[in-house]
Amino acid sequence: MNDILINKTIISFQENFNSKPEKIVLSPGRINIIGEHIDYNDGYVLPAAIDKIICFAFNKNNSNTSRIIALDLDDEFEIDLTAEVQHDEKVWTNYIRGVIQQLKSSGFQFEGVNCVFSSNIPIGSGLSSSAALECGFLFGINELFSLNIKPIDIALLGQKAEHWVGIHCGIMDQFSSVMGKKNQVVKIDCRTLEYTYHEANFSDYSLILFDSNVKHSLMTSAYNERREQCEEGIAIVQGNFPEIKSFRECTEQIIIDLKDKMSHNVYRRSLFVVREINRVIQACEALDNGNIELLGELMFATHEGLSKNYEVSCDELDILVDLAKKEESVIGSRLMGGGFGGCTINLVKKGYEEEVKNKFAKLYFEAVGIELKIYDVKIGNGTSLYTK
Ligand code: GAF
Repeated sequence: MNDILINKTIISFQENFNSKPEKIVLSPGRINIIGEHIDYNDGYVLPAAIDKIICFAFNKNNSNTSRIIALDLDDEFEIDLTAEVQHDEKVWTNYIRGVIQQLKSSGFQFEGVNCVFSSNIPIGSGLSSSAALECGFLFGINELFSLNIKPIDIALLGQKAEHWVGIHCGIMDQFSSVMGKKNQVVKIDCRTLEYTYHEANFSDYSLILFDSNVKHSLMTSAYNERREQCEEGIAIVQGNFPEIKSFRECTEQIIIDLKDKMSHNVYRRSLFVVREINRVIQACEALDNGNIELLGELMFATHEGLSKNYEVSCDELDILVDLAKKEESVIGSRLMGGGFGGCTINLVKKGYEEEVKNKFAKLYFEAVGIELKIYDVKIGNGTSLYTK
């Protein structure tokens, strides 16, 4: 599947720029097994890069202007690298503008490039197509101009680019896109950026994503608001327990004891975060021990928390998780990513995949009148150079 995408990107590059690309970069989307809205709360997350990618073809053009073509959007833009980087109404261009802005403000020296990119990561489905765009473009510039930026720093610059665009995201998406490893999930300590790889052995179960096919527009503002509420929550904790640095050192009881000092929303957000950090630790152990049933239970509990206390779900996602709860061959399900639409991630008993897919597509359509999209994902490598 990716071969077709890569060929198409190379051909378009040759047609548009009359030369062969010097570098081809493959940059993946990600899934997250568990640990949602935890990265910016200094906790642990358990994501993985996937086999859905953005393919970039690049060369230097010996000028101070970069020309970037988004093949799938049939759109392109040029940017003068000597001018101050500005936001644009074409949202997709801002991820690249953000990267250029970050590279410039960090003092890196680079010149204009020609670039064509094409993707098979669904956009707005919670699979981090934006992180793949930022990190893949950064990776290409790093290679072309030998900037010697380390992979983790590519992830950090990508995160800052996303902040420049307007979402005050954590590090999970960029980190897993850059650092992912085939057949491994990565447990990231988002406070120290230490990480460990864990075999993605889901034994008798397959990972299937059900895409609600809805994107509720309040995502950006609500995301930033959740982050602010958590900052308020931890500040209240620290005001009472100065030795506590972040939610991971907090017990549920501490949050409950501080309930009267918090607004109702700040209390519920804080409670979710403390519980979710503990679930990630348990989930990672369960995966290592092959206790996939426990992992599934923890995923359902995460969804409950995301829906009721963190309030980042929506009717469509709740319906998909409710369907999963009623289905014996689905042992875990939850919304994945920022929320307000996008996908649920599901653990489905092997041998039952097709039956479950057909049933969910039918029941989801009957319930909400929207076509369900379904993705089988494999766990793949992080951002890399493509060499034939
Ligand atoms: C989005 C953000 F970009 C991530 O940093 C993370 O917070 C996620 O939502 C929720 O877990 O994908």
